[in-house]
Amino acid sequence: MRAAGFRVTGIVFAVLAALTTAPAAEKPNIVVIVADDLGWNDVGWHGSEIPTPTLDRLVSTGIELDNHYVQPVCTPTRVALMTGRYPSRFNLKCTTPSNDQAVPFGTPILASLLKKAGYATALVGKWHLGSKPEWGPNHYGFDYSYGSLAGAVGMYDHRYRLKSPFVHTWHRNSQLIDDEKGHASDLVTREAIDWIEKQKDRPFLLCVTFHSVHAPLVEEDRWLAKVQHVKSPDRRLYAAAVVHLDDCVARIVGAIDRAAIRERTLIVFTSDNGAQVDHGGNAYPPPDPKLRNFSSNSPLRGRKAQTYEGGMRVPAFANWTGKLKPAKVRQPMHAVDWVPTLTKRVGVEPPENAKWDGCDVWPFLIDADRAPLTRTLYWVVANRWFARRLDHPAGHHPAGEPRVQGRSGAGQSRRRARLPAPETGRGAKRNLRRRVSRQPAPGARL
Ligand SMILES: [Ca+2]
Repeated sequence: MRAAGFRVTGIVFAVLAALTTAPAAEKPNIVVIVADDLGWNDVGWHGSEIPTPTLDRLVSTGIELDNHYVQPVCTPTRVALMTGRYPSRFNLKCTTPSNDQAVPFGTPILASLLKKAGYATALVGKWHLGSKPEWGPNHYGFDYSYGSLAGAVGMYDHRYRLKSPFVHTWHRNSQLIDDEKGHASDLVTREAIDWIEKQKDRPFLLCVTFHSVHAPLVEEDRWLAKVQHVKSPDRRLYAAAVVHLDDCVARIVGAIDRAAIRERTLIVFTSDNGAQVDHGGNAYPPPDPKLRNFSSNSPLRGRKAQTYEGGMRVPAFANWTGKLKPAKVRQPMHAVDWVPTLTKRVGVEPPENAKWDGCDVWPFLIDADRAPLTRTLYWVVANRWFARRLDHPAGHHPAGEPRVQGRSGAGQSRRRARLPAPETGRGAKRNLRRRVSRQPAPGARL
């Protein structure tokens, strides 16, 4: 009897020990912050004249990701970030900005995968993986969502492109709403903070996908006052948006600090593509002014929608107080790496037939000097533009690698994306090789 009592007591202690020694740090809160169209040369830590003190501080106390690649436009990067797969694995529309449903229902994405590990999940901001409410974030594993289903919006009217059937796009939990007042960046920040404050008992995934600093831009005098040293009026307006964005991140980090969960919270920050540089205007509800040279990827070549470095290599960092020691990681990595990296951190096994293109880059975050990976990164944009890295010929995926399936809808997608006319034939491949060969190699120290 006594022996049995000891056994029961022992089991109880073992269970309690397991519960108490399963540290919360093994399942950190994960906050993924995505800026829209933020250029390489538009953040303080890259030497910009635009001050970003909050982002700079998070970089200096965290991991600077010096070779963090994305896709050169919005939807493809979000597909990669959410699924861990190259957008061309799915279909053509995933390789351009898309209002159509980007990935099939049931596709495992970061949110649904982390839910399996007990995470509460939210996305506040821009979705752009399907602009109908029935394709919204709640149908892919997010417990809560708020913001725009479609892409960029007017900062105060929260409406998508003029002449689009998706012009009314602001929503909460996939229900369209039309009574919100305020700047999109402030509304998204408010929702992020409210959500953080409500989380008490479970680890959480919070994706904060800002509309800023995508045009059209409208900023209050208080932000413009901080960038009066920027001479060009167009760039000054953009700089004010960047400063505003930086302040929004400060407020979100402040909420994490107030909740006393900073040491249990991993923050990942990236832009979704490089700077647009020029904006034609009049595409969104007014005011949508034409902007010239308003954003910059210098010294990287190229811009948004191009497969030059400036379109695809973006400001990025990771920060986890007390866990990640400050470092600069030069290992080339891609948005597809975050799903394998984050799910492994929290103990979620890859689903069957996951076909993840990314890999776990956590070892580089804890040891920036480890031997580099040998790997090839791919970009397919609008079914015609290919870029290659390392060891495969331009324009050809090796057997078994992702490829575009079909060409239907290409014209419509190109118009939406405002991509240049596609290049075809031998000349196109020659031009592409020339372009690729002019780019700095991945890992180039600038
Ligand atoms: Ca973008």
